Amino acid sequence: MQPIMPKSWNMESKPHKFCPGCGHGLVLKALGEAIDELGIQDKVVFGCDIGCSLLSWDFFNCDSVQTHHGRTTPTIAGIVRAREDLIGIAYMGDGGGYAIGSQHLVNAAVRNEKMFVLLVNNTNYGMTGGQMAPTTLPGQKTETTPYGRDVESTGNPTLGPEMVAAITGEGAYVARGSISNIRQLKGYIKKALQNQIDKKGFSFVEALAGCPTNWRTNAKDTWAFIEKDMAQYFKVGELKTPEQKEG
Ligand SMILES: Cc1ncc(C[n+]2csc(CCOP(=O)(O)OP(=O)(O)O)c2C)c(N)n1
Ligand code: SF4
Repeated sequence: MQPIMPKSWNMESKPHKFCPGCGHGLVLKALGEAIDELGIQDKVVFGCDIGCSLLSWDFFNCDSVQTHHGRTTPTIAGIVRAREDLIGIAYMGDGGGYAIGSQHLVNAAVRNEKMFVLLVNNTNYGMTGGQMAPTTLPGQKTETTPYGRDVESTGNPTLGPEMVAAITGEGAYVARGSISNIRQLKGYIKKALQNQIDKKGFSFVEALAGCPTNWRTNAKDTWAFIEKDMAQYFKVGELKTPEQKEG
């Protein structure tokens, strides 16, 4: 029996390198299926960041590039400026997008670059062992917040899509999905890609995802954390569509 995989995936790099139960695999499956359904595999340039997202450097049968924290955004922006016929995707974690490389996300969003940023929010720095990220929930224990995140001293968790929706211009698409509703997440990713086919503006999707290795959770507790704790703070839904008029 053959497992069903998106056509745009590179079969030679499967089984993939993420930990068992990691959310990255599900987000990348939704992305692969969206690419297949839109028939854009030959036009996609896929960029991945530093962090566990880099384990996707050979994930797709598409032109791919891997860069430093958050720098995937300006790299892909440059590629699609030079080659307007291409569909640029920058794939990253919350550490890369909201902390170490946040300036790149902010400036690309302000410029309404014709590119798609897909950001995985797993509330921690996965690759380096589970340190606090900008998305770590209040009171959440991590390697660097052993008594729970104190928002008095570290601020509140970053609401990325809300920020991007506020700073992008007309034509942008912004949404937050979750691996707990993969059909909806794929729908958001498809709309974000369609916005790039139409070249209307910046596209941004945050995906709520699990990191069971650093959360030290079993399957049941991983889903409970995503569906209850995370979804309570990070509201799933569309925040901006290209049809929306400014003002
Ligand atoms: C400038 C710099 N600071 C720190 C690091 C170490 N580092 C590598 S991956 C990483 C965390 C990435 O976390 P995130 O972007 O949330 O992705 P995840 O691994 O959770 O998918 C850090 C801090 C680095 N590579 N470069
Ligand atoms: S450390 Fe976390 S984010 Fe990284 S591959 Fe493992 S489960 Fe996924």
